[in-house]
Amino acid sequence: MNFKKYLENKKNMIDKALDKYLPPEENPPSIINKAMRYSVFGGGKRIRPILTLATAELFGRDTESVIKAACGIELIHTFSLIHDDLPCIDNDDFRRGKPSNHKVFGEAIALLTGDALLVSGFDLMIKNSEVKGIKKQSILKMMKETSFYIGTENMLGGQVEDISLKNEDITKADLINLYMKKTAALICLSIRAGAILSGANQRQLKALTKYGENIGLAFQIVDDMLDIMQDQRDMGKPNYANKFGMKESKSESERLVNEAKDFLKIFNHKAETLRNIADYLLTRKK
Ligand code: GRG
Repeated sequence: MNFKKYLENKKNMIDKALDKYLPPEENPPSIINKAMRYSVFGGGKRIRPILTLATAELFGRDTESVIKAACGIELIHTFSLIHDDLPCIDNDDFRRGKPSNHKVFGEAIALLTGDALLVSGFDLMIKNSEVKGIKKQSILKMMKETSFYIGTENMLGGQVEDISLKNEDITKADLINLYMKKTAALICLSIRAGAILSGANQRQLKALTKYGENIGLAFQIVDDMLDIMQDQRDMGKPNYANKFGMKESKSESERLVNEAKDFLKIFNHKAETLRNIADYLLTRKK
């Protein structure tokens, strides 16, 4: 199967599963169920759950056996986007070319929708324990890591820095640190969740984490470049491409992706999909 087809297949599988796991719109509280579905089915690439599935495949696991964890992470990602767009944070009227959640449902409902997605994400990840062959101990480890990677030391902390620091004052080291937390952390979690549920050993987890950190950083630098190319840059906000230029951003993201692929050497040909995902992140257009 070619890689484009692979991405398409996995995206369809995730979309179908999310549709099954999310409550129908007519269930009470209908407005929240509607608002959750509006953002979850708003055109996301599903890169994080695809990483979870691809990592499980690397260990020879059936992707169905980790789909709940993968979808749970996508719900957490969607929560973070809704809150990120709120007037009190980034104040973005659009997300993926469509009105953002609060523009359609109002701020209070958007806030609660984010909360609902965060709780539902945790719930779905825990429910992966119902799958035959999944060890309860691995669910416990994955959930502990989920709190860590999205908490104050990582995603939440990165977001705090994102709204507090000014692009003109920030150093390269501080910007990389911010991106590691704001963006790379959830990407690392997506990969580690697939690995943990598949019984990866410490050496394998370490290599996959380094891979995740590198592609996570590259992902955010490419995102910054896309923001500039599509004229969507938020003035004054930390942005690597704005600070260091497009040429340096391109070479740095390529360097990070090459290094990411080096970390996969211990998996030989079995990591081909993860290598393809790393390359895809450099060429994506949205
Ligand atoms: C974790 C409790 C807690 C709070 C979250 C709001 C917030 C704090 C964090 C936001 C972090 C954030 C928005 C990071 C940006 C990461 C990023 C580049 C998102 C875009 O990802 P894509 O391109 O999105 O994968 P799609 O549209 O494909 O789903």
